[in-house]
Formats: sequence, structure tokens, C-alpha cells
Amino acid sequence: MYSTDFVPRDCSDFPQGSISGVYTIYPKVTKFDVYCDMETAGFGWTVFQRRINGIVDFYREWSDYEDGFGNLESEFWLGNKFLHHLTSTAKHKLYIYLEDFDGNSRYAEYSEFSIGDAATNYILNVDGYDGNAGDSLSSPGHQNHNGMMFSTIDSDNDNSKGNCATAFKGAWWYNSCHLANLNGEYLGGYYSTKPKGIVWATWKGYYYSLKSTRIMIKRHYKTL
Ligand SMILES: [Ca+2]
Repeated sequence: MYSTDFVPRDCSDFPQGSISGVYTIYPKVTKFDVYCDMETAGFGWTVFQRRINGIVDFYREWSDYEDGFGNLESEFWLGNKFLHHLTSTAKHKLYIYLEDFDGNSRYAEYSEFSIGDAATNYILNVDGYDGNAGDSLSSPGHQNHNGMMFSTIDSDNDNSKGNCATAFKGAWWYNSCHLANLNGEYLGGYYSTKPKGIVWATWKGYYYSLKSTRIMIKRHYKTL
């Protein structure tokens, strides 16, 4: 399909016109499969999370979030170790696509995004919001996710007395606790229990679980 010396570091290296789908990429010293989104927000995005129908269970332990799980063709989490690897070798931006059950979509884009290594518990660095979904990741306050470590049911690294991952049925860069819970429970729209659904609070509030999400990254400059 490509010449043998073509070694794509991520989804932005494929030729213009390539369609969305699963590709093997070769960032420094490793290779792995990813889903490339070539259409939602322009060309060349490497997807690291997708929810579409609730078929995959996202209420999982640390090692699953570290290594990744699910199916790249449907719902998945790429894996924190891969996310760190990609974002530590070049500057990246972040794009979050959100969809409700009435056919509406919104997005939140961040000009700066990186994830620390395992020793930092995959700490989140995110800045430079733009979009129409509101900023549920880096809004100042005790639910600001920027600068937070990743937490799961079996690894509580949040700022709350309790465990946000257990309380809100997810895994995230919880503070105490969240404005965004995109790995939460697939509850299918409005619900009335505590905010454990797939939440992006600045768009639909805490009591609406989104239909579809896509979280993806792209290198700032092809030369990096
Ligand atoms: Ca805690």
C-alpha cells in the first residue's frame, strides 16, 4: 500500500485523502495500532477514546487504562502509556467531539495537551480552550482537571476524601471530583442519580449522559 520506507509516526503522517480507520503507527522505538480520524475536525487525528453505544465496559482498573482496552473499530481507550508516549515526543493539541441523542454535536479543542509518565500517575497538562461545548477540562476551581493525576477504581489519586472513580463510575483526571466524566457509565441521555454518566457539564449539565464521544490528538508541526 505504501513504500517500505514510509514510517508514519501518527495519523497526521498519512497521505491526504486517506480515510478514517485503523492504522499501524511507529512513534519512537515502538509501534502500535490506532484509529485515525480523518474527517471530524480535518485530517490526521489519532483517536484515544471513543464511546458510541455502550457496548464496552469502561468501569475498569488501573492496568486496563494503562494498557488500553476495547475495540479500535468501536469503543475503546487507547491506553495511558501510549498517550504518554505520543505526547512526550512532540507537542500536541486535543480535540473532543461530543454528541447528544437529539443529533446535536459540540466540540472542545485545546491547543496544548500532554500526559505525564507512569511515575506521575499520567498527570494531565491541558490548556488553550476553544470550541462551543464549554471548557469542562481546564476551568479554574476544585473541579479543574488540568494538573490532576489519573485515577481509577483501584488507584485513588484525586483531591477528594473519597474515591471519585468509584463514586462516579469512571476513570479520569479527577480533582474533587469532575466537570467531565467521559469514561463514565453509558446511561443514554437524561438520568437522575449522581453524575456518573458520560458527562460534559459545561454543555449538557451533570445529569445527561452523552450518546457519543471521541477524544483525539494531533501533532502541532509535522517536522517535530
Ligand atoms: Ca481521594
